[in-house]
Amino acid sequence: MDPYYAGIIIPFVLTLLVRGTTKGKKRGLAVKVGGEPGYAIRNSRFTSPVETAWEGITTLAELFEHACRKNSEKNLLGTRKFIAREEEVSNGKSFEKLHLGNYQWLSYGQAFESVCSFSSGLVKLGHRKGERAAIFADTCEEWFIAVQACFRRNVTVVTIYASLGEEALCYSFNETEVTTVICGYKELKKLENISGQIDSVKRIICMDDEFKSDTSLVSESSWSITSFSDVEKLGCQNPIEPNLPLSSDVAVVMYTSGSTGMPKGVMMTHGNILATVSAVMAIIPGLGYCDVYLAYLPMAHILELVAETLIPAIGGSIGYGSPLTLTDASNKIKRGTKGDATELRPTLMAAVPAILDRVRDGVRKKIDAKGGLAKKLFDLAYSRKLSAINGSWFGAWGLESLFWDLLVFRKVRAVLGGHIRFILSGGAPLSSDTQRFINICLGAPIGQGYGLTETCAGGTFSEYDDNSVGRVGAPLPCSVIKLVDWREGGYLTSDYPKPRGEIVIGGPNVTLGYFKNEDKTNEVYKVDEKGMRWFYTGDVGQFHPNGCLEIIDRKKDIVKLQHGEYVSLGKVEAALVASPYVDNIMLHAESYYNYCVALVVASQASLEAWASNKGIKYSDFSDLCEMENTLKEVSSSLLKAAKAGRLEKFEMPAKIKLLYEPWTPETGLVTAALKLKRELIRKTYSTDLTQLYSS
Ligand SMILES: *[C@@H]1O[C@H](CO)[C@@H](O)[C@H](O)[C@H]1NC(C)=O
Ligand SMILES: *[C@@H]1O[C@H](CO)[C@@H](O)[C@H](O)[C@H]1NC(C)=O
Ligand SMILES: *[C@@H]1O[C@H](CO)[C@@H](O)[C@H](O)[C@H]1NC(C)=O
Ligand SMILES: *[C@@H]1O[C@H](CO)[C@@H](O)[C@H](O)[C@H]1NC(C)=O
Ligand SMILES: CC(=O)N[C@H]1CO[C@H](CO)[C@@H](O)[C@@H]1O
Repeated sequence: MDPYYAGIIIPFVLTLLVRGTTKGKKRGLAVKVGGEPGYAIRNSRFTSPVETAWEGITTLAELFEHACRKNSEKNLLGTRKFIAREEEVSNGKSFEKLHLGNYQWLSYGQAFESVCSFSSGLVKLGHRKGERAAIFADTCEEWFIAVQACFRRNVTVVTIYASLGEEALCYSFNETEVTTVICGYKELKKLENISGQIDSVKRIICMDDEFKSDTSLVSESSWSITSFSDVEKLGCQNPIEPNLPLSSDVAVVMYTSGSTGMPKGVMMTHGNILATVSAVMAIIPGLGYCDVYLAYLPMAHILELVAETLIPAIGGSIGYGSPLTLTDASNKIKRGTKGDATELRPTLMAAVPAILDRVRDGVRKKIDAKGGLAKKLFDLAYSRKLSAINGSWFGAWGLESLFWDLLVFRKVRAVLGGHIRFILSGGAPLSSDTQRFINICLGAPIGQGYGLTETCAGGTFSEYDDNSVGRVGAPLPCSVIKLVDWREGGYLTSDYPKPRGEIVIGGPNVTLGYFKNEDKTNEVYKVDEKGMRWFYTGDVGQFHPNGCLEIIDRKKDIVKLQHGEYVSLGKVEAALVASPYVDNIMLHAESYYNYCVALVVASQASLEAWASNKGIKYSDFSDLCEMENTLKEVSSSLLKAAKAGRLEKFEMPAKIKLLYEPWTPETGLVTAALKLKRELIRKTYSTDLTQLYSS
């Protein structure tokens, strides 16, 4: 079948199937859990929290072995053949471009052999019982093999985001007393830099053979460095029986950034991860043998770990890629050669909102560049489909819709290979604009999850036909969710019509806590009288009548002032942003003072309009923002907005600083969904904030 048509027809048939199964269940996605204190709900399609979808299987090691025995001939892991690396010069700068070939596959049987060999090799190399190993590398085939090998030997794997920096790296390796580090050449160079500070590390296993030609590295290092393939060979010649873990043993210690200070290691058991994997499997329809998954998110991200555990369990295939080589137009792809998605033609993808935004912008740019008839046609098709989709995603399946798909959107679908039928999005909220765009252009539903590393990504999952904004869906089958009164913030479960409160997640998915950090663990994990573990998320939410959860505030964003009044930063900002002069605003409060201050990003258009109206002369916009008169005008406008928003006097910023540079995702000060990154903004403007308080 022509891939273009397959890409349309397969989702079409699946949609009909899904429509059949969810019909009549649109109301009441969740049911109340009786007897729980507060207001607790769980998914209405399942009677008790799902722990495992596979009978008799309780650990990830068993799950993988089971899958390999069942599908031994089938392709499991695919990596693109490396052809050449080239330098391309444009605008005087040189860029590295890759020329990559087709996918080379390892079958389930071969992958299992590699895993067994590597796990034996690890022991032969001297890794002892009870010691932990870290994997520190980009997502790739070796990552997968290494992590499965560790699971087979009951070795706890430590993971950390590569972007967290050297200090965090030292801290996490030191805290977990890692003895073996499995990494790539690039990461090895980083480790070399901090070798004096990570005393516990004894051996390194390097995935790329490149290090062997780096003589200074090999001769001067205090570690023994072995290549990945040598460890496999060693294990192949000296096979050892596996040492399988129990469901309650810790599989992964995953380090995530703390909002303040050093990263925190979240301990996840095999049972935790299995529960989430089982739940995701129950919620995505029609998963199976034919599915091909494009893996490119960092494995240190819980979403990716869950996805890569799920795919073997359903008999699918995993093809590896990277964010910079994803499509034909990606930065690192040599012009005229294929990107990962076009080569692999995946059916499933996981994505973070920033990547989907990039796909959307790429498509828009291409169409704008074409201009003329092509652009008109696209706009027409888009608006027709948008009105068809209004209300329900399924509205998109009329004959007319199919016509637009064939005429216009199949070309857009080809960007991701043309076969995508489901996209899993997580990590941050997706903007509704992007969600619609992807729905329409790719014809694929996007499932959005709300979950945290601490709950092993368990939480809620939006129904694919829910295109409302801000809602995160009903609880995953592995989770129970309740709201807890939070009096200081003014959110109560008795609020009418929608109960509100801090979101608390319970179920088999809730992790054990933070590694070697009992204080912090006891602060946010609590066990109730029935022995159920609950995680206090710090997010504030409300329940819709059908059981959907909506996130409305963040507890951390509430500050107690000197005299004991509580200021909800988000609430005040939402009221003040109504002023026409405000492009963006961040309220800042400290407990040592009895007033707040604010950083205000001025709206250039409206301030300049005001200035020309008043006949004020200025050289440029930054100059205008510095003027006394401007400050006065903006302040009085804020005061008006505060009155309209019925803010208390103490909630109104006593002093403001006008900024002329906009906050965009590119500056890093706001997220892709345009949420403020408070810590970073505070750091960036720390001198301004100090001045505001001292003047
Ligand atoms: C797995 O390792 C942990 C920590 O080293 C240990 O406490 C546990 O007993 C081990 N499990 C088995 C089944 O040996
Ligand atoms: C090693 O550390 C130095 C300074 O501490 C830094 O400039 C350099 O970029 C680091 N190298 C790597 C590979 O991280
Ligand atoms: C690593 O941990 C040891 C104690 O376990 C401590 O003495 C040392 O200062 C730590 N080093 C770093 C870099 O944190
Ligand atoms: C979608 O429907 C709502 C009412 O149901 C209407 O207000 C809105 O304008 C519609 N949007 C589009 C794009 O048709
Ligand atoms: C480790 C953990 O929290 N286990 C709990 C998982 O959830 C069940 C109830 O569904 C509890 O009984 C376990 O204690």
